Amino acid sequence: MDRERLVRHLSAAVGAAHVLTDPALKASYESDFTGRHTGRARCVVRPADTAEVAAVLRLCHAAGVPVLPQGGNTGLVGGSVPGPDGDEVVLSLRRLTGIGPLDPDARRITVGAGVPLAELHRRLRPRGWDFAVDLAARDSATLGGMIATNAGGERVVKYGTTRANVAGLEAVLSDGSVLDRLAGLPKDNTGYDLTDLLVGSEGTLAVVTRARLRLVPRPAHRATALLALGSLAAAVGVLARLRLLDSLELAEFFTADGLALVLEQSGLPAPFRTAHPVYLLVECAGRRDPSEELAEALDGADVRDDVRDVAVALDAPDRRRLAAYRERHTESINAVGIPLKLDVTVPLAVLPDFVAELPALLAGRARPYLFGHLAEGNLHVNLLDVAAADEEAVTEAVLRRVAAVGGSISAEHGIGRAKARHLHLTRSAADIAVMRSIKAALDPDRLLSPHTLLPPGP
Ligand code: 2HG
Ligand code: ZN
Repeated sequence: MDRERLVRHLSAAVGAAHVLTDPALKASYESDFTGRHTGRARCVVRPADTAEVAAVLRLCHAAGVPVLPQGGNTGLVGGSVPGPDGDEVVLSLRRLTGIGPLDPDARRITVGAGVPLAELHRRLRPRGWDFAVDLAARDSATLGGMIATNAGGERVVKYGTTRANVAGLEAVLSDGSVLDRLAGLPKDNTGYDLTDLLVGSEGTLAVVTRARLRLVPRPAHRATALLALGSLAAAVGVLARLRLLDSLELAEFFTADGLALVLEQSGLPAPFRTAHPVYLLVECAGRRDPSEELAEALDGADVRDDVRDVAVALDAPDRRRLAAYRERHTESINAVGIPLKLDVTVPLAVLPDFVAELPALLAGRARPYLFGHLAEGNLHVNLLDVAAADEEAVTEAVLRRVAAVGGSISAEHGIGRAKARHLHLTRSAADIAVMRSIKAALDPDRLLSPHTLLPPGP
């Protein structure tokens, strides 16, 4: 089917206003927000509901045209933007914004794939409930995209990744057939778990249209502390103590360089009188005020763990002020360059050594900013000033080292296009063969996200 005919059919399915072919209108769907990953879409289609998503996929399937599902386009590995050849139809799920009803007895809510995370939080929190996953891109990231990438974020230490918080899904296969596993029953042992299979499949197996989410009661009290520490090993030591608290929800770290950049770019006042090598942001929450147990856990930490200063916040504006030092890293780094982002997991026991060895590994080829989710050993290696000619070698050097110490080349951002050729470093040949079989079974014509995760290959 030629391009014009497909556009006419898509327009009939979703309305002409929701099929974008004008380069100026398509542009924001064709590159990620860092500007590192860009491509060209045949057109952008914006269906309103599951039936329209199914119609779009049926038409593209009949025409043999590849489709790239896209949520809030906050992904950082090129999985949410099309390839360079202008072949793919970008299928934006952002109009699937239905929420509810809230089911407090089952502790569940059903949402459309296009609901932004912050919008869901706004709906739930005043009613005493919460969706436990939270991340810095909350205003733009959509639930569908978070499910497709199994987003992690800041509260994994207590609540797990998105996977642990999704009970059921509705999704559309590349031929337009609808998988309905939305009931998300707490007990349902009837064969393969298709919901779990689709979470984290990065748009390569099906297009998520709706989700049944697990909810948690919203804790009434929170206490946040920003700790200034002498070293990363000290931060790991403090964390080990804090993990004994059931109330621990968040443990994020960053370094002196990162904080200096955030202060310079944001104009925020410095949290402490002097700079320190490492900072650890922790938050405890519960039905009772956790500030006392947090203080007790930190008692004596100055001597024992090289904690050099502490700022504590109890009310929401103060807590947000402390969180900003960590959450504003991404935008501050972006403001001064296009970073090479390597989101990795390194086992906690070797994390301080891994970080200490990084300068030798980089050999002056990059200016590193390191921050991340400490409890999972999730390190966001952001590299600025990498010459184009060095990018591949620097990426290989870091990811090979991650593999050598038993980590993962992607902690939470996924594989996307950026890391597809490195997948073999931390997934075995047998793993990849099984993944390819699953891809072939669900999307035999390779029409969904064809350049993501498992590009054509042996
Ligand atoms: C975060 O933790 C996100 O803020 C983005 O995963 C990390 O910008 C990054 O590298
Ligand atoms: Zn992160």
